[in-house]
Amino acid sequence: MRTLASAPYPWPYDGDLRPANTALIVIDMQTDFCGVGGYVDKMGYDLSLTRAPIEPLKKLMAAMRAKGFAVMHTREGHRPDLSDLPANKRWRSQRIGEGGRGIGDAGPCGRILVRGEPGWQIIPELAPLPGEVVIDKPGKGSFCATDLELILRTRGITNLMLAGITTDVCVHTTMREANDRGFECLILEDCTGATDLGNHQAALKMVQMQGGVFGAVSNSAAVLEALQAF
Ligand code: C5J
Repeated sequence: MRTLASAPYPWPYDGDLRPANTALIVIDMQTDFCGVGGYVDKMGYDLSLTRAPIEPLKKLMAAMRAKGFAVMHTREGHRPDLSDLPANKRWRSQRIGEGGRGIGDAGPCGRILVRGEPGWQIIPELAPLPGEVVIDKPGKGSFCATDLELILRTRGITNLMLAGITTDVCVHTTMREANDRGFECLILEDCTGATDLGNHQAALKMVQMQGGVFGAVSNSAAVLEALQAF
């Protein structure tokens, strides 16, 4: 049995924690969500909240890689012709922040959440290594309109550690999608962040209801401790 300290139960539920069946998925650590001039900044939210996971994630990613665990990444973004951007998503994004600019419009970091633009890139501190899986997703969840599930099943990965931003939107949506598909999920408190602290805390609390309705909650220290066994 190999588990790590988490709430409301030691994770994973079956004690089968191994590099071959476990991946760290780092969600949307893009300039648009945590960089100056990006989408979240332009909406007027406190960037320190979405930047908080950067340092803990740097350490965790290095340790996971060193022990042979898969590290995967996602990027939220749309095609330059916006053919994969639902009209309601664009309309809502234009309602907040200065100048009525939203997804697809030009901003200080290029066109907001458009693939290939500077703001859409993963921040250099957490850049994927060559060969690591990067999933481009048009939605909040990482399974919708992507090949993530196929890749995980092909590799025999059943346990997912979830990190990145934002806790209450893309991380939570991905966790729920993964949980419904039978993956065993863990969300990492200090390696996630939201545009609102209360929402971050509530999102973590939600996971722990009903015996762990979507999985379990832990932090990077507990994972680093567990990694010593490998
Ligand atoms: C949002 C995300 N919040 N990555 N995206 O629009 O959570």
